[in-house]
Amino acid sequence: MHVELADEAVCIGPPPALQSYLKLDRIISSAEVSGAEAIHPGYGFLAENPHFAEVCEQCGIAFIGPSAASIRLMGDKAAARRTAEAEGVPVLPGSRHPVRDLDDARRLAREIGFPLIIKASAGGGGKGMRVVGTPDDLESSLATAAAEAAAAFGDAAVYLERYLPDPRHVEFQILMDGEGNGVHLGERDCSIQRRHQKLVEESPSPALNDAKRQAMGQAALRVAKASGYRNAGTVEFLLDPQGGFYFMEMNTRIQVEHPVTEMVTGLDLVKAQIRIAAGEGLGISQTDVRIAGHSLECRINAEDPVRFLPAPGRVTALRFPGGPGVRVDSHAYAGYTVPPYYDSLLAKLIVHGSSRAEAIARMRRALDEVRIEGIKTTVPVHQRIVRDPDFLAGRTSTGFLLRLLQER
Ligand code: MV4
Repeated sequence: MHVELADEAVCIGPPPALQSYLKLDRIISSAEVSGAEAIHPGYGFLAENPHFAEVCEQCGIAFIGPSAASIRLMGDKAAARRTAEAEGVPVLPGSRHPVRDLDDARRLAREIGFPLIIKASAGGGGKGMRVVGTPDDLESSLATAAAEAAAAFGDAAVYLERYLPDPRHVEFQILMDGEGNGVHLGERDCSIQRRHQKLVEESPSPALNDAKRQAMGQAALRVAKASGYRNAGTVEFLLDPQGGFYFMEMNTRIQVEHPVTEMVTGLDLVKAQIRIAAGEGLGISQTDVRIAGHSLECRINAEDPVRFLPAPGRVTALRFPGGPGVRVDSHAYAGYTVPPYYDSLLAKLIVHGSSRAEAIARMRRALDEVRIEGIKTTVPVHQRIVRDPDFLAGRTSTGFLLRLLQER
């Protein structure tokens, strides 16, 4: 589909990513032969690779995203935490530097208290994390977390944080021009996830009021400004049931769920990214940003909906819904074969309504109109979520989906 839609296409190699997308010289060559002035890295393979951003810079090609230095800084989760803390942005009690040894860990743990969580400095997205309930488990958990971090990231450094059980995940979209000017575009509530894979995202979050939104949005901008950020980014927070918020990490890319922000702000985020990369500035200030109505996104994955395992194969029949307030972002069509080489995301079904209730009603109707045959998808899970009483009441948290799946 992407080749059919493109004005011009260049083959970068065979399907496996290691032989194509991850071969930086092939990406650069394709820009050179086509005369491209800029590269948009998408939200996958190349989006948070500081080396790729550097190579683009050195080749005189604009990388549509932040500087290599910003990607590197925020990629170090312990350094990102220190940046937030230095700006007066709330963080959970934790260690300011990577754990030196077991004695260091024991001392830190006494200050932080239990339960605590061990996180990989080079981590993110849940890899290399261990929750520790009691002092007795600290030694073995430290060893496994460090080993996991070394294997996954080539860096064994870990740090400690007080563990917040069953939090909400609320993230703020920001845009920065690289000269210190920035806006936040409100938040996305991404609490409905399974094993760090998001299923449903929404904006605004049912958990925030205007005052909290303003406080968190300003906190997000302080973190971005302190790191000299440019282009689109997302600052992630954990929210506790009392309404306390804590900086978690910053994503230095456009994210899969950016359409819900586009729906409630009326902005085209990728257009904004390209404008910023071209040095044209933001074109808007915070007072121009208006959050209108409510938006939901269901990620439709080519997966077995019971075990959540990728289910590649041929789509034999396909129908997507339309109508007022319904948007589908997808590369799929009848006859399309889902390859086994990439992420299993098949379509994003996005709705907008004047209220949360209207958005949910539209999502129910739209999900019921989706027809995808030949492969398994996550549509049945979404059909359950949008009818769940806790979801309808806005009572979601990171433990929500597990609770839902354990029913019946
Ligand atoms: C936490 C946490 C509770 N307390 N940190 C998961 C991904 C990684 N970026 C950080 N994560 C968490 N960090 C403290 N101090 C709970 C999680 C977490 C989580 C966060 C967001 C969305 C889903 C999650 C699922 C499990 C754990």
